Amino acid sequence: MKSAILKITLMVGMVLFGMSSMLMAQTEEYTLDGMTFGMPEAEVYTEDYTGSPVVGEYVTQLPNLAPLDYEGNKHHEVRIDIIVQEIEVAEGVRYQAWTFGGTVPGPVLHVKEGDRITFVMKNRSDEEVTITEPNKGGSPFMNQVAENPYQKNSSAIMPMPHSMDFHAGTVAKDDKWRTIGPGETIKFDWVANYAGSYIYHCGTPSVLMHTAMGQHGMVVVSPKDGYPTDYEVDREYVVVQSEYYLTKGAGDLYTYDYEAASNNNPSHVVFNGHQTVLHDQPLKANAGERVRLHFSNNGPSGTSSFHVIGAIFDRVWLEGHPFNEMRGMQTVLLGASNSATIDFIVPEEGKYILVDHEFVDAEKGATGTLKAGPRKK
Ligand SMILES: [Cu+2]
Repeated sequence: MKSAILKITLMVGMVLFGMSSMLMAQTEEYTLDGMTFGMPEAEVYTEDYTGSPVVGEYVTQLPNLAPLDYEGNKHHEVRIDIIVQEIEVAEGVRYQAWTFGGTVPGPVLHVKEGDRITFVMKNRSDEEVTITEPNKGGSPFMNQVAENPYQKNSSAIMPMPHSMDFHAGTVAKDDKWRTIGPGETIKFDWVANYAGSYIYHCGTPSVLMHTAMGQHGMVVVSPKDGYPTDYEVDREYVVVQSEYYLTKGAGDLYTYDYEAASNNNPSHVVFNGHQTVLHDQPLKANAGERVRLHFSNNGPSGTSSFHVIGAIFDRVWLEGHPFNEMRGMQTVLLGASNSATIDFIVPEEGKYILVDHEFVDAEKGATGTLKAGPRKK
């Protein structure tokens, strides 16, 4: 039964994949309210590329965010290839993940409101790609994963059509977000018109399955005029909540559980892709410091009631937009693909637990630690 459903799901994916190769109508570039719309048509081609699967100066591994060290706007060239990796998501739980760049969630891209991104993505699901070897260049992400491969990656192969849907972009989905087959590369431009933090995910049917298999990540678009408390922020981290729907497979590996995903019953709900990573490697701060979290609930299906035990959120910008400011919040409720930029002051030395206050999710793993040292005067 399960494999029949899986086959149908994959067939629907292939049919839609075939449809996506039809020619698109194109709108010339124009500006409206200071924003840029009308991107050139996406290019799909094959290339002889075996280099770093993640390229870009401002692309990092969770929970890191690359500092934006430039004035004005920038044109970014970013590559995030699709690769299959066997990863650990909890102690003793490994599965073959479909990934952007090799980890679940994928790398964090940081840009500024108004920046243009030329994005390249090769579907390398049919290729063994190792991401944990030292001295791999291309992006801060590659170095950070090589230094700290907390999902204990090993390369794998599972050829499959995939696509990329950046919620931070405003484009025609049937062009830019189109599905490409194994061995194909897609290249397109988008402009980060709106400040905020946005998820990205694979949009190939079953979207539920592709996202749950690991294809999601986050783009942080910093506002061009900043947030009002920028000058007071001492620490800045990115935390992503997501669900896994896994069941024990034939061997040692776990596999996707179609029934559990359909019934909204995740096996694991986690921060930054691993059940214990934010306890094993707590976020760090000191008493009296202002900590900023860019928090995103990537789903694919659940909600998050995000809370930090012992702290009150001084400011919350819903979806990360500086005009959406709330104050004095205990908990932020985020639906699937909602995010918030959250400031809080660390009151005193000690341990602060990050938690999804929907305790069924917390008990499935959606917790983490911020470890605070003494106040530095
Ligand atoms: Cu996919």
